[in-house]
Amino acid sequence: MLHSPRAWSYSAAVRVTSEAAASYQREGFLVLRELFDGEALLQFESRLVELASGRLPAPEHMIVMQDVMVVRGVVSPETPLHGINKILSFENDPVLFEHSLHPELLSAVRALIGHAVMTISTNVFNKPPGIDGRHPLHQDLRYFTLRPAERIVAAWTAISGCTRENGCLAVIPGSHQRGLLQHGSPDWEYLNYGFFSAEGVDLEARVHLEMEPGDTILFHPLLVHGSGRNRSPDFRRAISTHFASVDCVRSSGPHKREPVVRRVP
Ligand SMILES: O=C(O)CCC(=O)C(=O)O
Repeated sequence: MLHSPRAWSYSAAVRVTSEAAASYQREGFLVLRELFDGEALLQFESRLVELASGRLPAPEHMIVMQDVMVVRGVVSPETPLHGINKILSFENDPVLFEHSLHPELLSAVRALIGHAVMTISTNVFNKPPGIDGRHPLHQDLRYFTLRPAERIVAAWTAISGCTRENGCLAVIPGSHQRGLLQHGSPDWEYLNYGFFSAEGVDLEARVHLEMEPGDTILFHPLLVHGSGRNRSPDFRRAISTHFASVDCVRSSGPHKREPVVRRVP
């Protein structure tokens, strides 16, 4: 199902109204249109290009991740930038971290999870043309040890226009109400490192969220979502910050990597 352009969406000029908050509780997400302006998006994009092409050294904690097809030598990227799938942990990059500090974004986040917040995960998605690059349907809580889920929210902003053709986000509305699902590895030939897929998911219930540059989706960490292959000739780019209330507590269990968290002023 292709999501009709304005369903579930709100003008970013309007603060999260009670109607928008109720829609978020029911559906597990809401889209704020045109939240970031062209200047901010340009800054994010140039920084991504500098970091992903290796012209700028990655700051502490940042990971610049190559796509699995490139790592395995199945494709030879046209440029180093064409081989990068995503950048993780941009807390120490002052340009990219502006995403997490955007005043209207923070005000919307605080309306949903409370005033005192910290960032718990940050990513830039590069999705180059010419590689598989799909992201299986999953719930982000699978990756987080903080609880409760209700005090965590993701903000994902389209840097480029996101369409069905270039692999926009797909979500299953209301799926956050099902709790944490079992996750496994999909039977895909090329699956990027650390990608899992939620089991028992109804693919027919997916809606594809086409977004304009600057549009931002806020979503619950139990919302089932993913993205398709980029079949266009251009990059599909996005930037995201996951926020949690400082009142969240960490469940015990092994951590592969010490989480990077940053209190937001
Ligand atoms: O940007 C994408 O393609 C996928 C993003 C995603 O699944 C996530 O942020 O958890």
